[in-house]
Amino acid sequence: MTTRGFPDGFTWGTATSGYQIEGAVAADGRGTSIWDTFAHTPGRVMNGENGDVANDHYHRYAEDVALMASLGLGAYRFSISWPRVMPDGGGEVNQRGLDFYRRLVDALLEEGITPFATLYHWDLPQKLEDAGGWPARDTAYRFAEYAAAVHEALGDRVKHWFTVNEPWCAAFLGYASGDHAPGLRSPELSVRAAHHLLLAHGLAAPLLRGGGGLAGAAPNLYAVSPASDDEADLDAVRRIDGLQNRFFLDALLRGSYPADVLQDLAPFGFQEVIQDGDMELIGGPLDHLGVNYYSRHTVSASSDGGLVATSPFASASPWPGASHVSFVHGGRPVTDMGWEVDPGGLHEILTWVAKEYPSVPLYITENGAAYVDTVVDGAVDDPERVAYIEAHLAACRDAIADGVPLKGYFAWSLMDNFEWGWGYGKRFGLVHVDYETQKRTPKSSALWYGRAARQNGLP
Ligand code: PNW
Repeated sequence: MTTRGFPDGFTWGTATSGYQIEGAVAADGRGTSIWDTFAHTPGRVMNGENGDVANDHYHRYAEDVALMASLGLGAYRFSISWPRVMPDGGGEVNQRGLDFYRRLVDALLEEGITPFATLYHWDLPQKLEDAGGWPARDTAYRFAEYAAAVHEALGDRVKHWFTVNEPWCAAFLGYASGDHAPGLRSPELSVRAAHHLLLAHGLAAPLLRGGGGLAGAAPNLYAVSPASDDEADLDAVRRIDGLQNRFFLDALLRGSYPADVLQDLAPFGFQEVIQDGDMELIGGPLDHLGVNYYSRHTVSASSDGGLVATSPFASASPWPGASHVSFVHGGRPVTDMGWEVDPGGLHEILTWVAKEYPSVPLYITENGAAYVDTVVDGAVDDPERVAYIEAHLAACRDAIADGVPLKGYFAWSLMDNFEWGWGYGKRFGLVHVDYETQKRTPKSSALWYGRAARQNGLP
C-alpha cells in the first residue's frame, strides 16, 4: 500500500479553462476575446467550430461541481475569463462577470473542493489586441489592473493563484506560428509577447499574495532529447529546451533570461524589449510553480522531421531562433493528438526542475491525453487514458520519493472540451460530454481517478 501511496495532504484535482468550457459568450456583459474572433474566422479551427456554447458550463457549473464532488476530487483548477471581468480589458469592472466566479467558488467550497484559479488561459480581451496585444507593453499593466480586481472580489475565498497559463503557447502559437489566437505570424512580435506575458505575471503576483494568497505561473514544459549524438542535434536540443523550458524558468526563478537564448533571440530585437527593473519583477517571490506536462520532443537539426502539429492548419514555426529544427518520432506510442506518451519524461522534468530551481513547491497543473472514446450503453471505457494517467502519477510518486517537492496533480481535463484549433474532435476529458444534449458521462478513467484521489494513492 505504501509504495502506491502519496504524501499526506497531496492535492488531487482536475483542470479546465474558461473559453474551453464556459460558452455563454454574450451573457452578463462579457466582452469579446481574441478566441471569439479567431474561432469565428474561417480556416482557423477544425470544422469551423467555436466556443460559443462549448460545455455550457456557465449555466451548468453547479452540476459540474456536484460531479467533481461525487468523484471524490479535492481540488479544481479553472480559469477566469478576462473579458467577463473587464469587457474592455481595463477600466470598468463588470460585476456580473465576477459574480459568476463567486458562485462557482462558493459551490466548490461548499463541497470541500479547493479552488485553484488561473487568471490568463489565452482569452485576451479583443480591445487589448486591437491596441497591440501582448507585443504591447501596456497589456501587462492592464493585466495587473485585472488581477487586482479579481483578487479584491475573490481573494477572501481563493488562496491558490496562477497568473499565466503556458506563456510559451500564448506567445509563440499566438504570434509566431499563428496556430492560436490572434493568429499572427511574426517572430519579432512573438518574442515581445513572451516578455510581456512574463512581465504581466511579475506585476500581478504581488497583488495576488495579499490576504494569504499564494501565487505562481504555469508554464508548459517538455522533456527534450536529440535524434542523434551529432553536435548539430545537441544544439537543436539546446535551442528547444532553451525556448520551451529554460527561458520561462530562468526568468521566473532566477530573474534573468538564459544567455544562450538571449543570443538566439537577438535577431528579433529581443534585448530592446526588456526595460530596467523588469527582470526583478518577473523574478520576484514565487509561492508555487505549475508544470503542464504532456510529452517529450525529440529534435533534429536536419529537416528529417516536421513541426509538432499544434493545429490542423499548422504551417509556420513557433520557434524563433530555431526555425531550422525539426521534430522526429521517438518511437513511443502516441495519443489522438499524435503526441508521444512518455511518463519517464515527466520524472525527468520534475527532478531536473527540483535540482536546477530548488525549493519552489511544484504542482502538476495539467497532464492528460486525448483518445477516441466511444459511448457504449451509456458508458465509456477508456483503458488507454487510465494507463496514461496511472503511468504519469507513478512518475510523480517516484519523483516525490527522489525528493521533489510536488504538492499535487491536476488531470487535464475534468471533461471533454473545446480543444483550440482542433475544435471538439479531440477529447481529453475524464468525463465524456455529448455536445448535442450536454450530457456528462464519467468515463472509466474518471471513476479510476476518483478512487486514487479518495485513497491518496494508485488503486
Ligand atoms: C494545453 N502544443 O495546450 C492547454 O493549457 C490546454 O488548454 C489544452 O487543452 C491542453 O494543453 C491540451 O492541448 C497546449 O502544441 C496546446 O505544444 C498546444 C501545445 C501544448 C499545449
